[in-house]
Amino acid sequence: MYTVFFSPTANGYKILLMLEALAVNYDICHINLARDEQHLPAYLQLNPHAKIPVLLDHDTQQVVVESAAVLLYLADKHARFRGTSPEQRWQVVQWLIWQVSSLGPMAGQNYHFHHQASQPEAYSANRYLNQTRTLFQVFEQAIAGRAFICGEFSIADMAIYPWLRLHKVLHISLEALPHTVQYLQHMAQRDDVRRAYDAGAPYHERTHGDVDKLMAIADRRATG
Ligand SMILES: N[C@@H](CCC(=O)N[C@@H](CS)C(=O)NCC(=O)O)C(=O)O
Repeated sequence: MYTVFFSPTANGYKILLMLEALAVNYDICHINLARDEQHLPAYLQLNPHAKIPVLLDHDTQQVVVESAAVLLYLADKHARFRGTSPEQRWQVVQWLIWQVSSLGPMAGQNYHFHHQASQPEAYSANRYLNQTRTLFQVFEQAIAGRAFICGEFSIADMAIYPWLRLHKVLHISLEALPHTVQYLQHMAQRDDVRRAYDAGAPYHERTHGDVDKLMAIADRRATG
């Protein structure tokens, strides 16, 4: 049994994609970022960096922070979605690192400077838009002729897909990226992907997170 500390963002959905693909028991503890609940002391004990997602494995009491680490933890524990051949495994690690070190940060800053910055800053907005565009082009070349980024469905797809599907808010046109369009359609049709986005949907409307649940988990951990 797992608890995922979740908010309905690209990084949050990565973990729902994995939990649904594994078809394991889990529940969600919603951390409402709009209410700054990631800075509650009980949450900082889980992740001092005040970011979602975090995974708690109730079988082992292991807490895992950082979305790629959570994906690797689950892939390792269940021996699934991490590539089958040694070559494929390294491809999975490579694309996972590409997502968390390049696509996520560049797309995140792109979003920030287009939608959240308190003052418009054309230089930053353009720089991160161009960086994001380049990364979409890199993906387009790599996905041509493949159903999944490493040949078979893996945690690399689970890390990349939630960011690609935000192309509209990232101001990325898919007109010259036909393989990416096909990939997005193909991924969206998977049952596990649908279940993950259905599981996260109610949290887009919520005005409060699951603070009582967070406190109860923190108390249980403090008292052993
Ligand atoms: N490198 C981290 C990034 C996590 C991250 O940036 N999470 C965002 C939501 S997508 C967050 O919690 N933001 C809250 C804040 O910055 O206060 C990961 O991959 O898990």
